[in-house]
Amino acid sequence: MTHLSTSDNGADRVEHRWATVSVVILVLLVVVATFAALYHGAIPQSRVETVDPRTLHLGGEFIESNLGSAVEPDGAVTVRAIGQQYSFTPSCIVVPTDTPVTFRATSADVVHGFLIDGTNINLMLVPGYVSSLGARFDTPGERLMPCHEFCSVGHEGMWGRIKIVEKAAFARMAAERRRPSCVE
Ligand SMILES: [Cu+2]
Repeated sequence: MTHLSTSDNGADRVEHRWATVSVVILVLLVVVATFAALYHGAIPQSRVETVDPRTLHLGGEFIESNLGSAVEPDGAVTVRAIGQQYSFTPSCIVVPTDTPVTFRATSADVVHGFLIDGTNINLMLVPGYVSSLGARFDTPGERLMPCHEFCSVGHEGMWGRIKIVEKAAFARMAAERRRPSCVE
């Protein structure tokens, strides 16, 4: 039977190895974060945009008539949405394929989650702040958009849908109405 203590050479070696591994991991994380920040401009929580959650419905960017998918002059699409206990407005979002899409969303009450199933789109909606994320969809289809931050008793019933349609079909919808929608 062998007894191990920190003075053992074997244990020392193992500890050194672990220390090296953790330093390597740290360096790797710093490199990845630096690359993401400089190359993708993805700097978490640096572009803080605030909005008054009490007056969302009265005016400004998140007034109801401005929610949903908006086509920008350059052809890109901006989707604006609000989370509130216990639904998303709009409850169904329609976006085109092969188009830069920017999601801009906030909460009218408590913290909610904004997640599109099967994608890496995942935001926290915090009252008082605008959450924003750029995305691009390659294939048409329909995906679920569940709230993934527990927001009280009705949380499990809080979800929306997103419908990804061909670029041409979206252009036809946008020609018909200012805010293309799939809300039934
Ligand atoms: Cu919620």
